[in-house]
Amino acid sequence: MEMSSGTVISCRIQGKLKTRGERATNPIAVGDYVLLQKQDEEKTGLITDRLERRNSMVRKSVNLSKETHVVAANLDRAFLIATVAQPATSTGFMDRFLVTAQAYQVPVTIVFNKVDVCPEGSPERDQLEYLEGVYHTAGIPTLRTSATTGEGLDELTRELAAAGVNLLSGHSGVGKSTLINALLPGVDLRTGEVSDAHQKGKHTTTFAEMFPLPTGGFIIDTPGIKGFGLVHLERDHLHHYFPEIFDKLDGCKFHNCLHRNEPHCAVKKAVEAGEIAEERYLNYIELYETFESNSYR
Ligand SMILES: Nc1nc2c(ncn2[C@@H]2O[C@H](COP(=O)(O)OP(=O)(O)OP(=O)(O)O)[C@@H](O)[C@H]2O)c(=O)[nH]1
Ligand SMILES: [Mg+2]
Ligand SMILES: [Zn+2]
Repeated sequence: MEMSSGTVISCRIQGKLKTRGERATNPIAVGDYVLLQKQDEEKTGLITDRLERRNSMVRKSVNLSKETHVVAANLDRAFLIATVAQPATSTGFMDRFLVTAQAYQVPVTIVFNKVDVCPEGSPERDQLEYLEGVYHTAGIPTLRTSATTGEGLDELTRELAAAGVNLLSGHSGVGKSTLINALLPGVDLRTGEVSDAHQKGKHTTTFAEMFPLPTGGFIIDTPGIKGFGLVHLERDHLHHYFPEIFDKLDGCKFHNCLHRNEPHCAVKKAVEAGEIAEERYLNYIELYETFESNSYR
């Protein structure tokens, strides 16, 4: 726990906080403000209360479990780190992250890292440009970076300086810790190879950690996540969290249109006209249809 004075001490969490309210696997998350009692001549502390959160990113911890995992709290911006290859990030995963961020009012920038493995003319480059098109049509800002070559790191630094508390999240192996090492000389986080056989990361980072930025503000490294299960959301409100879909609702014949099989649906017309990316629309339909059984991944 970092104190307002800047010193860091290790803390225990008072038992009553663990049982309060919802069943989160972590009652205190990175980014929380807490009250604590100092103990052992101020060498350790006991966390006695958590202040109300301004916002948070919450996901279902594992499939079909009722438990939630608070990824981080009190965020000014989330950077969703995605990669086209080694490993590949699916738009299904990205859209679940984006739906949660939209519902909890956390602005997101997508960072496509490892662009060095997407050379001009390669299928990876085509996929990168395709994904950029999908998310630009949805109004979501994107960046390209390579922690290896340094491409895009100046721009990322500027974006990080513009917000206060910045979260880095994404699958294991996409390069979150490597990016932080490249941005912050002096920080030396452990990083891990992506396995050749499965093209998956090895979950090298095991706990979330916040670092001060030289430009002011903070950056949070988090463990890679496999799935982003939705929690506390209502199925019939899902379309509110796809901003470009929600924008069209006024044009639908039925004010409660869910844009599935209803006649005179402005959303379906916009998909046909290319104003809404089909990929996003299909992910919305898939999320809707698998909502009960599968609010995970
Ligand atoms: N080619 C290439 N490799 C990269 C880049 N960024 C990171 N890597 C490599 O990707 C692997 C995984 O990087 P990490 O930083 O450990 O990934 P992470 O997202 O922190 O993974 P977890 O901690 O497991 O969630 C390492 O072998 C890095 O060297 C990049 O821009 N280009
Ligand atoms: Mg890591
Ligand atoms: Zn509609």
